[in-house]
Amino acid sequence: MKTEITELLGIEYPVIQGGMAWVAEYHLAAAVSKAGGFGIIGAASAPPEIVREQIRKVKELTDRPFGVNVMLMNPNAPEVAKVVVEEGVKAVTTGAGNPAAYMKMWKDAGIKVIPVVASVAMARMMERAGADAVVAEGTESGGHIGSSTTMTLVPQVADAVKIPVVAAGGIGDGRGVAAAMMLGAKAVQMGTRFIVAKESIVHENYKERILKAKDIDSEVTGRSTGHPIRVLRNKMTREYLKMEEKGVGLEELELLTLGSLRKAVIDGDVVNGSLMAGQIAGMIHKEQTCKEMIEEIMQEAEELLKG
Ligand code: TUI
Repeated sequence: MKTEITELLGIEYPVIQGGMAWVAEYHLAAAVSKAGGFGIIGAASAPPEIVREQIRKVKELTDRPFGVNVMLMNPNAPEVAKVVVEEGVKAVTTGAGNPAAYMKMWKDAGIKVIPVVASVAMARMMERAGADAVVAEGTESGGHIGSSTTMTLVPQVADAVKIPVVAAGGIGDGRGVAAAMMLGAKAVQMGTRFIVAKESIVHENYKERILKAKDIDSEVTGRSTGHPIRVLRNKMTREYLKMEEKGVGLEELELLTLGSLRKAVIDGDVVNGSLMAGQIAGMIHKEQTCKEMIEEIMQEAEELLKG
C-alpha cells in the first residue's frame, strides 16, 4: 500500500512501530523494518551512548530504514538529539514534549521529523516548525497520553495540517488500520501489539498480561500530577491511585513508580511493575513474528478498504 508516509520513509507498508521505553530496542526495531514497516529505537531515558550502540546494532541486522524516538522529558534529550544526527538516522519521532529546539539541527541534517502530538494546536505548531508529518496519538494508547480519543483527534488533525498524519492509539489489527485511513491518516503507529511480538525482548510475564488482558483492564495513573500514564491494572496502580486520591505529592508518587517500567519489562515483575499498554490489549491474543503481524494486518486492511 503506497501512501505519502511509505514514500516519505521508503517503506513497504504504512506501519510505524511505537518508540516504547525499554521495549523498543534493536531486536524489535530491526524485525519491524525487515518486515517492511518502520522500526523505531525508543531512546526513552537511555544515556546517549546506549542509543548510539542500539542504532549501530539495527544497522548490523538490516539495511532497511528505521528511526529513533526521542523522549523529550529525558534530561539526556539534547545529547540524544545529536547522536541521531551523528549516526545518520533517517527519521526521528518525538514524544512527551515540544521538539522545536532540535528541529533546525535535524532538518539541516536531512532527517525526517515526525513529532507525536495529542492536540490540533500542537500539530499546527509542529507543521509551522517544519515537521514532515505528525503522529496524532489518542488517549487509547499505552504510556504517556493526552486526553482526546483517536477517533476525534485524527480527523481534526488531518483537517488542520497539510503534512501527512499518522494515527496512533487503539490500533491493533486490519480493521483499525482501515478505520484510521478513513479518518484521514496516511499510516498507523502501533505499540501494544508489537510488545508481544516474538522478536520483542519483553519478559514473558508482561507479554502474558497483555495476551490475557480484557477490554477494561487498563488504568490511568498520574492524572493528578499532569503526567497521565496508561498501564494495566496491578498492585502498583491500586496503590498509586489510592495515594493520588489522598492528594500525595509528585515526589512520593514518583518513588512508587521509579524504575517500575524496567521492573516489568526486564524482571517480569507484573505485581509492582509498570505494565504500560494501550486499551487495545484486550484484543491481542497471539504472539507472532513482526512479519506475520504486519502481513496479516495489512491484508485485512486492504480487503476492507477495497470493499
Ligand atoms: O511519549 C509518549 N508516550 C510515552 S513516553 C513514555 S516514557 C515516560 N515514562 C514515565 C513517565 C513519563 C514518560 C511513556 N509513554 N507518547 C507521545 C505523546 N506525546 N503523547 C502525548 C505527547 C505530548 C504531550 C505534550 C506531546 C507534546 C506535548 O506538548 C507539551 C508542550 O511542551 O507543549
